Amino acid sequence: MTAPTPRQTPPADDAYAARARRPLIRLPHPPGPRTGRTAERGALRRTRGIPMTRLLALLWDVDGTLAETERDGHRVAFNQAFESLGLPWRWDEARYGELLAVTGGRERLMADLATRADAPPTADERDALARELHALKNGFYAELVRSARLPLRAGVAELMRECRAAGVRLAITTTTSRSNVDALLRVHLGADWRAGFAAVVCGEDVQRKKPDPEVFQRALAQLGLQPLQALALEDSPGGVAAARAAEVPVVVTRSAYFAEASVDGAIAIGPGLHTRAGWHPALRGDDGRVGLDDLVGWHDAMEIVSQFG
Ligand code: XBP
Ligand code: MG
Repeated sequence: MTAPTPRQTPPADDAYAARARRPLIRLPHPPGPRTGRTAERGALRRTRGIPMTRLLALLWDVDGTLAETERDGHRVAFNQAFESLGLPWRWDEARYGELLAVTGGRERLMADLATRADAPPTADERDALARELHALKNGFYAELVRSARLPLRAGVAELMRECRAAGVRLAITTTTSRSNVDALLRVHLGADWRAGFAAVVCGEDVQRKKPDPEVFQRALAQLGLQPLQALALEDSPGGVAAARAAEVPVVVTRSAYFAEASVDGAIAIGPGLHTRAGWHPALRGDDGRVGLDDLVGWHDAMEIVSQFG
């Protein structure tokens, strides 16, 4: 009998190999006895003969991921809404960055009004004002989007086309209002954009917005998929937290507001789909954009990576 081969370890200075040895994403437990991680993955893959971990759908966040809508879109439109009601309030870039900790535009308004001495005194009055401002804001936002000053982020349209050609379904999983998604995608993908998406779940469709997992759970139910058959694309820590709480693997494309934000639990983190440089895990080759093959590679590996490399 031959002695067992010792486990091979990569050289200590091989940062990529070291990352690759980190624990796998925690998988939901299949029924029956558990005999270790490998057995779990095998059992999952074999459940009812369905390839439980094959990538079948991309779940797209909107604000910050499809386009840089926050700083130059929603923030500007909120300020136009304040002005249109004769209110002296304005959100500069720094203040809006702080307010992004609150997801949902109306909720963001309520959070800000609660801090203002010159806001209406009662909660009911503040709620009514927030609703009015939010409706006005969404109108101004649609105008901004129509003026084509908010392009899709580079690489987004290309990846969508690649997915459609490969039979990987697309879905929208966002906290923003349906009207805002429609305004943005109508301009960039055409009036029949909805036909290209197997599911569209927006702010109005959930009881609890991100970081709650509800938006992802609803999308998965509509798609008839298990979490590990999907991959979420997100830009914010709240979006990542929501996807992870739904057990959906998530790839982070950094946006302007969350360029430095601490991100925990993604399977890949990088500057955007437009470049192969600067990603963790690293991509082969510096030329060209991030493609479906890259996402499939990360999804197959399902390693949790750290933003710190
Ligand atoms: C980001 C948000 C949104 C927008 C504003 O959502 O928090 O609330 O800032 O949208 P996501 P509404 O990145 O998940 O798309 O004003 O329509 O709520
Ligand atoms: Mg976002």
